[in-house]
Amino acid sequence: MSEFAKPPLSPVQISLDVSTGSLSPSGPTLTRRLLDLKGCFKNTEAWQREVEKSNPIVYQVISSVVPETARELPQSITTIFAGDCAGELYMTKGHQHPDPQGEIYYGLEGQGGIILFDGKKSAWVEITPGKIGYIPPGWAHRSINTGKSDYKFLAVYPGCAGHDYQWVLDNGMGLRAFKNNNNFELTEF
Ligand code: PAN
Ligand code: ZN
Repeated sequence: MSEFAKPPLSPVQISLDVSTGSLSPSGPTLTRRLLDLKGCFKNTEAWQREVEKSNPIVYQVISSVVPETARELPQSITTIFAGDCAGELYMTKGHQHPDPQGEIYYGLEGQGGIILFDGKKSAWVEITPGKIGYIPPGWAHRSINTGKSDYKFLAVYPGCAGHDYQWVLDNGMGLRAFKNNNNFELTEF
């Protein structure tokens, strides 16, 4: 498996293949299946049934070689596959940065968006190819595939940010995204 480079890094050019969502050179790849999204979907019975039936892959994250350490600027490509669990669209686990740092997402392929929640207010930012979504410091974020094909985006974030997944399980995300005929709708959490 590919690994993160060890600081100090040398200047490097990184190739991005949008069709496969891969980077070269690349760091670790993370694959999250439905089981890994325990506590995320509203319909827990449907989630349990589908985990026992096929436990499908929901998304994959390919990191660049730039490590998640202070002062570095890591990048990753997330591919969320198309699908839903009892109508709730496939999504990432979602997290808060324990060190409140901003982040940018850049849409590469497919249709999607970000649900953001600061603990009181929630927001939705649509992401399509060529659009940049800005996540301000202090806003938890979860990505959703709202389309019928793979949704891919580039994320760039400060290496000191960290990832707190428990925050989302404890506080929710303010909004949920469900499929609705040929479109989608956002509902209260
Ligand atoms: C992204 C996310 C990535 C996967 O790179 O980490 O999309 O989502 P989860 O981390 O919620 O599983 C990012 O926001 N990094 O900070
Ligand atoms: Zn983040």
